[in-house]
Amino acid sequence: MTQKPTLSDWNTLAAKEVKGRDLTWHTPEGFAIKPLYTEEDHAGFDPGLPGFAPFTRGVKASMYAGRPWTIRQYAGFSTAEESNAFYRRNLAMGQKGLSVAFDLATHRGYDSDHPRVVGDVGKAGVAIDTVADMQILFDQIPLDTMSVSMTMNGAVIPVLAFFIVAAERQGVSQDKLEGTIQNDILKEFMVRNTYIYPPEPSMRIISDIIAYTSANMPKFNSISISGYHMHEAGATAVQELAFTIADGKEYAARAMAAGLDIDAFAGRLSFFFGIGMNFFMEIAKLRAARTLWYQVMDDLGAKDERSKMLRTHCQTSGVSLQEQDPYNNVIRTTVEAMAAVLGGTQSLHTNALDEAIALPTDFSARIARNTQLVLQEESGICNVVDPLGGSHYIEALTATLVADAEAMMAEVDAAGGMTAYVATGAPKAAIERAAAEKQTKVDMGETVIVGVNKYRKDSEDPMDTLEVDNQMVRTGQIARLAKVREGRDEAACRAALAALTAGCADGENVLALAVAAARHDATLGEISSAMEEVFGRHDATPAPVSGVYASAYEFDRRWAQVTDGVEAVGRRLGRAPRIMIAKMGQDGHDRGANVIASAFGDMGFEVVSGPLFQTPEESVAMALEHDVDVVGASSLAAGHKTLIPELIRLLREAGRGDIKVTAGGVIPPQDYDYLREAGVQGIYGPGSNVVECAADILVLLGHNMPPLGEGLDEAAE
Ligand code: MLC
Ligand code: 5AD
Repeated sequence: MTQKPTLSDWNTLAAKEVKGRDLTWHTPEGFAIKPLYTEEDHAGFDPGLPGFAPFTRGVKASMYAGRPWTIRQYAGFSTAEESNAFYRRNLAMGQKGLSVAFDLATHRGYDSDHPRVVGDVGKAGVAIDTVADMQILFDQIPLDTMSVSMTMNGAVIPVLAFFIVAAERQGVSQDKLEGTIQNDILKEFMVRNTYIYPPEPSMRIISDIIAYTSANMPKFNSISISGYHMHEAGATAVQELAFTIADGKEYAARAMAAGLDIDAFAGRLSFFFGIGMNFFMEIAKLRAARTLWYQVMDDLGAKDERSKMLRTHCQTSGVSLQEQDPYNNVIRTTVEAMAAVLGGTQSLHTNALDEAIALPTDFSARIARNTQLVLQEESGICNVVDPLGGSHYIEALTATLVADAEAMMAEVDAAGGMTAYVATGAPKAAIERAAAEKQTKVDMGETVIVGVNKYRKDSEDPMDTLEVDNQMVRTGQIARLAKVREGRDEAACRAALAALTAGCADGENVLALAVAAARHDATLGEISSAMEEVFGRHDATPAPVSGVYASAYEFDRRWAQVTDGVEAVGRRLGRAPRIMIAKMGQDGHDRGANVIASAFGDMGFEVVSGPLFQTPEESVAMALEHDVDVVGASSLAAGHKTLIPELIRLLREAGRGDIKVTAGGVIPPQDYDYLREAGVQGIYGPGSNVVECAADILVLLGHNMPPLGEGLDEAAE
C-alpha cells in the first residue's frame, strides 16, 4: 500500500507546479494567506454548534432552514409620497422588511426650509420635517406587523419620536413597534459624519434611547452598531471588527452606568456590517464578530444568552461598485450577498447596479432585490446551517480575525474605551491610512477591478438613472411645513420644546420629551434646535494622512512625472500650487476627499482641506483667504448641480474666475455637460486614477505635461 501523502509532499508538488513561485497572498489586514489550509491551521479553535455559545456558527439552531434572512432594501428619495409608493411596490414584489434612507438635511437636524440645505433636500434620501411627513411615509403600511429600520444617527431623537407618534396616529401603540434605529454615533465621528452634537451629549442621547425603548418598546432594536461605514471608508476586516465590537461594548457600558440592567437591554442591541469582495474573509468576519461579542457581553456580566448573541444586518459594499461597465456590479453584489448569507446574517441589503452613478431606479432596485430572492429560493443555500463550518480556511480565518481584533480591542481599552479613543482621532486616521493603501494598490493595478483598471471598454453605454428634482421637493416641503405650523397649538408646542431644552440640562429622558413635542407637531429642526441650545453643535477639521502614496509610488515613473510637474509649476508661481478640497452641503462622505488630499499632499501640492458641510459662500471665502489655484469639489450625495455652479458664480463675482474648479465623486455622466457649461474644468468620477487626475490639473495650471508613462519601460508596467 502506498503511503498517505503528507503536507510536506503537497508543498513539494505545489512548488514544482509553479516552479517555486511564491503563492502567498498578502491581504490589507496584513494576513499572509497560504494556498492551502489544513486541520492544523485551526487547531484549538472550537466554533461550537449553531444556536449555542459562542454563536460562531449562527444565533439560531435552525438558521435559514427555519426562517430565511430578512430581505431589507434600504431606500428613500424625494418626498414621503414617492418613497411610500416605492416601498409598497417593493413589498408587493418580495421584499420583507423596510429600511428608510433620509435626506442629509434630515440627518443633520435641519428643516427643509433652512438656508444651509438648499442642495440637499430630498436628494440622498427622503425629506422628513414633521410627523405629518412620517404618516405619509408609512401610509397603508401597518406598523404593528412591518419591521422598519431607520438609518438615523444625528437627528435620532426627532425621527424616532416622529415614528412613535405616526404609529400612534395609525392606531398602533409603541409596544408593538418592530424595527431598528441606527443610533450609532461613535462611527459617525469616525467615518460617516452625520453627527449634530458633540460626543458627550451624543452618548447621553444613546443611553436615553436605550432606556426608553427597553422600557416601552420591547420588540424594537435600540441601536444598529455599524461597521459598514468603516468598511466603506476603507477599513480592514480587523479594524471593522475591533472598532465595531468596541463601540458596542462602550454603548453597553454607558447604559449600565446610567443604571440599566444589562439583560434588560442587551438582547435588543443589533449590529451592521459591510460585505466586500474578499469572499472568505467576509464570511469569517461575521463568524468572528459573533464570537467576539459573546465574550464581551459575558465579561460585562450578561446572564441571558440572548444578551450575548450578535444579530446583524449586512449590506453589500457600495465602494466595490463601479461606474464603468456597470452590469459587472450585479456580479459583484451577488458574490457579496453570498458571503453575507454564508456568514449567517439576519437581514440583508443588496446594492443596485447603478450605485456609483445615482440612487436606484425601479429597474435596478428590482435586480438588486431579485439577487436575494434567487439565492433564497433557487440556490439551496438556506437548507443547511453554516454550510462552510469546518472548512479549514474559514475556521482558520475566523480564529485569526478573532485574535487580531481582540488585540486591537485591547488598545482601545488601554485608551479608556471607544469614546476616548475616537476623541484621539486614532481610529479615523488608521482607517484613512488603510483606505489610502487600498486605493494605491488599485491605482497601481495590483488590485484588479474588472472594467476599470483592467479590461476597460473604450466607451461606456449610457444608462437610465434616477434624478430627483430637488427644487420641487423643497418647495413642497416648505408648503407642508407652513401648513403644519399653522394647524398646531403653537403655545403647547412651544411649551413642549421649552420642556425639552430644560430636560436636556436636567438629565431627563430626551426621547420622552421629544415624543411629547412631536405630539404637538414640533418640527425636526425645532426639536433639534431645542436640544442644541444645551448640547451645542459639533464640527471637526479634516486631517489627511501623509506619506502613503509617496512611499507606494517611490519607483513609479508616472508619479515622478507628476511630482516634477508640481515642482515646475511651483517654480513658476514662486510657491507650491495650492488646491482646496471643498465639501459643500450636508454630504459627509469624505473617503474620496481624504484620499485626494493625502495623495496631492504627497505629490507636493499645498492642500487646503475644507471642513465638511460648507455652504458655497463659505467655500469661496476659504478659497480666497488661502489664495488657492484650484478648488476640487467632492460630491457624493447629488448636490453637485446646485452647489458647484453656485461656487463658480461666487468666485466670478469676487473677481476670481481664474481659480480653476474641478469636481469629483458620484456624478452621473449625463450631468457632465451641465457642469462643464457652468464652468467646471475637470470631472473625476469613481474609478478615476489619482495620478492621472493630478496630471490633468497640472495641465489646467498651464503646465506642459508630457503624456503619462511616456518613456516607460513597457516590460516594467
Ligand atoms: C429568525 N427568527 C427565528 C429564526 N430566525 N425564529 C425561529 N427560527 C429561526 N430560524 C425570529 C427572530 O428571533 C425574530 O424574532 C424574528 O424571527 C425576525 O428575525 P431577525 O433575525 O431578528 O430579523 P429582523 O427582524 O430582520 O432583524 C434583524 C436585525 C435588525 C436584528 C439585524 O436590527 C435589523 O433589521 N437591522 C436592519 C438595519 C438596517 O437595515 N440598516 C440599514 C443601514 S443602511 P424576535 O421575536 O426574536 O425578534 C446605511 C447606509 C447609510 O446605514 O446611509 O450609510
Ligand atoms: N436609497 C438606496 N440606497 C441608498 N444608499 C444610500 N442612500 C440610499 C438611498 N437613498 C446605499 C448605497 C450607499 C450606502 C451607504 O447605502 O448603497 O453606498
